[in-house]
Amino acid sequence: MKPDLFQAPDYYNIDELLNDEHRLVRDAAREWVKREVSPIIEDYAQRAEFPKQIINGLAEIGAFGPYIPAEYGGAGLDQISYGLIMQEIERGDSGVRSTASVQSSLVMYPIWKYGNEEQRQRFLPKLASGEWMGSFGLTEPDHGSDPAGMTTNFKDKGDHYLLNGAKMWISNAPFCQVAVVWAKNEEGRIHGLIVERGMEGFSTPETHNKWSLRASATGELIFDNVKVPKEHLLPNKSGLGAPLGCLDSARYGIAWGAIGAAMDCYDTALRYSKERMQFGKPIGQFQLQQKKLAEMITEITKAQLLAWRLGVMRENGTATSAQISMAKRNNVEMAITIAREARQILGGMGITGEYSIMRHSMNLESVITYEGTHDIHLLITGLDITGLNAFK
Ligand code: TGC
Ligand code: FAD
Repeated sequence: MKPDLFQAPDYYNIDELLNDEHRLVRDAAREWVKREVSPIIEDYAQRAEFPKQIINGLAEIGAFGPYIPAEYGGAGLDQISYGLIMQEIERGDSGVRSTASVQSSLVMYPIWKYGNEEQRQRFLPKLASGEWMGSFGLTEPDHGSDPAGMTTNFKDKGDHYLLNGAKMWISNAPFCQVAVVWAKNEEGRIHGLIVERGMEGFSTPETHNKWSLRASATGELIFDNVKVPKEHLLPNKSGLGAPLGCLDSARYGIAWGAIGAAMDCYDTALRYSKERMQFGKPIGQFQLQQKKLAEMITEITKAQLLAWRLGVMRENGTATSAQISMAKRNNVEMAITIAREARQILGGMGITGEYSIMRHSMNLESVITYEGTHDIHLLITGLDITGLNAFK
């Protein structure tokens, strides 16, 4: 892969909206990605392997629990800093951002928000340091967009719960130490349970043959009469709203992350357009290529403003789930469109692993599907503005 020459675009001086801490956190993450991710990521993606050696570095830049309080090992940062870290990591690779998103928003967040003090003390510091990695099991083979239909269930056996069922498409599953699993009790109410590797009957087979998110490990979570200690139930929230609340945090992170992938594609295409000569001119001098580049920077700028404003609302507690859906949907579509256009600017070179664009493009096919598909987020906006529910 070519050396990482990334220069972040900032067409509307969005830096001026950030405070010193935001810029410090963002720049540290940016440097780390240049040093530790860019040189190796293409190779790991080609081999379909997650680079486990970057786990410590991810912990050090605050990517595991950016907004979890320091008393539990988190970085204690605000929502804008969290978003900027996700932007920088996804600038490197969406699969690496996935690992951080799952660990922070889908594993640490529910333990922090829905767990008791003992659970927080036991699990959060080890997850923040990366000593333990986590996964989040909501999706099932027959229940993806409609998680309310899940069949994974647990029965009260007096001194423990007995868990049965299967989860599919689970990021980090193949190497996770703990899994936050959503399952129904005997009354059909959804609860979160913390399942640990080593519990008898719990297995995590890897999903192979992916063309997307190849540097992220995806797998199943299978529960065959797993005895889960009663103290592993998250006591403070139940019902579908509990896992969906975690998704709000992860979707917000994706709204920022997608900007990173888009910036990397734009920056690569801009540089290439000034260097590549055809018909005796740099291709960037042709109006058709300028149109593509001008539209890209316009869309990136709009997405940055959307994410920044959403971050302010998240921080003061006023962002709604529907507003988060709009930003996730818009920014991921923006990024996937830019990846496709940028690839064309590079001509044949665009399909090779010499450049990051094709990898981003393939990765974004997962990002536009997970955490709620593009269609589902549109219907969430539709419901919010009309009051009419397309899901019922
Ligand atoms: P509905 O009846 O609307 O809601 C059930 C209860 O949940 C509440 N609620 C929310 N709470 C918090 N945050 C949200 N975003 C919420 N949305 C809804 C709601 O108020 C209600 O509460 P209550 O107290 O009245 O019971 O539910 P529904 O069954 O009609 O479904 C709605 C729908 C389709 C929007 C929802 O199910 C959905 O979002 N589906 C998409 C599923 C999804 O996003 N799965 C993601 C799996 S995890 C993943 O992909 C990780 S990838 C990670 C990575 O690698 O980065
Ligand atoms: P389906 O729900 O079957 O949808 C198929 C199509 O039908 C989609 O286009 C969808 O938009 C459309 N559709 C569905 N319902 C409607 C409707 N009401 N109206 C209109 N159109 C509709 N899940 C986890 O729990 N944890 C993870 O860590 C995780 N990681 C993932 C990693 C990867 C790489 C991938 C690809 C997925 C991951 N997922 C994870 C699962 C992901 O959240 C689901 O794939 C996603 O929610 C969609 O579910 P599905 O694949 O079953 O598609």
